[in-house]
This record gives sequence, structure tokens and C-alpha cells, in this order.
Amino acid sequence: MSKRTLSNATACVLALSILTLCMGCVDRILGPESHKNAGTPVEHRMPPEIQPVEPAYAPAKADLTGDRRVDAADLAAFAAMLAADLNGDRAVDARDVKLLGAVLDGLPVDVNDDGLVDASDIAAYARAKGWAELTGNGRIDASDVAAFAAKRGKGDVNGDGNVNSLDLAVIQRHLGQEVEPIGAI
Ligand SMILES: [Ca+2]
Ligand SMILES: [Ca+2]
Ligand SMILES: [Ca+2]
Ligand SMILES: [Ca+2]
Repeated sequence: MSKRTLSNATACVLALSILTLCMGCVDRILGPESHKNAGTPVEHRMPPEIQPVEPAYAPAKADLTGDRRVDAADLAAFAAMLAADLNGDRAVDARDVKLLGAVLDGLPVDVNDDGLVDASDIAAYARAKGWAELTGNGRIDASDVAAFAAKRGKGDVNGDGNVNSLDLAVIQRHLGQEVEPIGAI
């Protein structure tokens, strides 16, 4: 093998190395997928929107005033049910039950279930102390527990156990409608 052939071979190897290196760069920049044909596009299907199921009695329960009509008075009545929202998150749920119990016991509890009774729980407790007097008799007692339960039960239009924006949405959906009383359904 002549010197010239050798240097040609070296040049070839060198050129191949450079080419390989360059391909590596392309891969790094565009990703290894850049060599592949795009092929069939992957379908990204969105999950169907989860709609809460509205029970048949919901329109009747939306008539909070019991006058067989869902109207502004029922919206006002719903707002009154939110008096039982002791932590001010526009919902009456297990956290408010916990707060009511804490107020009756006179001790703050872990309202947000993060394992700590910290400043946020103490703030929620302090607020609840001011709001749990639902009956206006000057003290927080069994009558407030009963009033709390009544508001939670009445405001729970869709029957999922809590009073929140879903119940308000049911009332809004049936605004202006005449409804059958619950007993007739
Ligand atoms: Ca009504
Ligand atoms: Ca609440
Ligand atoms: Ca906590
Ligand atoms: Ca509800």
C-alpha cells in the first residue's frame, strides 16, 4: 500500500467520523425522531368533560322556598344556606362540620388535613367561632348544630352531601321553571 493510498484511507475514515459526529449533532438538536417518517399522527383524545349527574328530584330541591317555582327568591335562600359555611370557602362540607365540632369543643383542629394544626387552622377556627352562632341565641350550642344540619341538608340540591357551586348551578339551570314538589316525584 502506497503512502498516498494510506492517506486517502485516513481521509475517508476522518470524513466518516466527521459525518457521524454531525449526525449526532442533528440528533441532539432535532432529536432521534427527526430521522423517522412522521407516519400516522398520534391522536390526543381529550377525556370527555365530566358532568355531574343531576338527580330527578333536583329541580324540586332547587325550589328552596317551596312555592313550586325556581326563581330569585330561591337564589337568596341558597345564599342563606351558606351561613353554615364556617370557613368561608363557599361550600358547606366536612371541613365545616369539623370546624363546628372544634368550636363546640373550644379547640382548633386540623381543618385542612395536612397533619398540622397551624396558623391557617387557627385562623379558620377563629373565623368559625364568629360564624357558628347560627340561631342568634347568644351561644354556640346544640341549636346551632341543628341549624347547621338543616342548612346543609336544604342547600344540598343535587344530593351529594355538600352545599357548593354544583347546587347553585342546579338552581340557576332551572330558574324560571315551575316544579313539582318532591312528594309528587
Ligand atoms: Ca321557590
Ligand atoms: Ca366551607
Ligand atoms: Ca392543618
Ligand atoms: Ca350538593
